[in-house]
Amino acid sequence: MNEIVTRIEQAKHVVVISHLNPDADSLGSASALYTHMLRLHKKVSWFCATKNINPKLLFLPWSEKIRSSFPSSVDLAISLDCGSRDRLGIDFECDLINIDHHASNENFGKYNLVDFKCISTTEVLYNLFKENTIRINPKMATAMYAGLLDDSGGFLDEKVDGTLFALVKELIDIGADYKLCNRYIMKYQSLGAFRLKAIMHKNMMLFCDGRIAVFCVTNEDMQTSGAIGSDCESTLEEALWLPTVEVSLLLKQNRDLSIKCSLRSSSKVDVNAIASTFLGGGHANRAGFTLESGTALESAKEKILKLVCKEL
Ligand SMILES: [Mn+2]
Repeated sequence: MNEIVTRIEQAKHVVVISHLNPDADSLGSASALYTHMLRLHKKVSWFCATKNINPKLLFLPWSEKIRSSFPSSVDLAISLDCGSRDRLGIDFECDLINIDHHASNENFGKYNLVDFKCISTTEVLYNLFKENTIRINPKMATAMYAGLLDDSGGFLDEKVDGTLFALVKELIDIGADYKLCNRYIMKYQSLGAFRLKAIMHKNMMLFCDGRIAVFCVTNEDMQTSGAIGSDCESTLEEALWLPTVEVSLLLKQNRDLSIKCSLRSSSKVDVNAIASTFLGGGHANRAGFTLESGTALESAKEKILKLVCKEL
């Protein structure tokens, strides 16, 4: 048996950790593992430092158990889909198992299960379960499907192949509620998200002969629309479907006036490389980083644009 599975079996109180501003993959993998811990009759907690989790993800099994205060008396933590330690949003002493699929992962755990060939962390988890003959039940299958669906961009990512569809078939055969996942992850939107979309569409700028789309979202835009941070992402990604656009860039002002920058690429431009020059990370086709408060949106935009233009 795998040493990670052995370590889990020895633990008395496990905390599963989803990253800051969690997505369907980080929550889905934590959800599946949470179900597994309950089956093992372990004491288990689910921690996420972000308080306002995107409501469209709260259909995932056990999501009502998520807490933003770190539990005391845990003897094992498991982080899911966190590329670096600061994505956890918390410091603690106990042993950490790091389960992830980001190429930029810093192997910050005592145990590290990082496979960047996997399209989602739920796929990494699926392989762990399979290799250790751990049965996947319908609740786990739904949560794992959710991660695959979201991280593959609705199965449109170029890494998607027949093997992935075979895995999807297996999860659906087990009882994954794919209709529920499709409705919430792909279609659901809040009124705030709907209104923000209109603002972003109107303010989009194109550069380098239309090959780069840029969105600047101010604090005021967020407040007038009533949207939350992750609501910016769908429009950021949609811009890649414009005929000429290869890279899409978002600069979003946070409440503390720091700037969250997100990059998406549909071409050979490796946005992870660009993000890492700003101490961020992610994947070759989707990455991000944060600029400290005090940086003006306009100067940040110019600086990043210069780097992206060079890569085209
Ligand atoms: Mn992921």
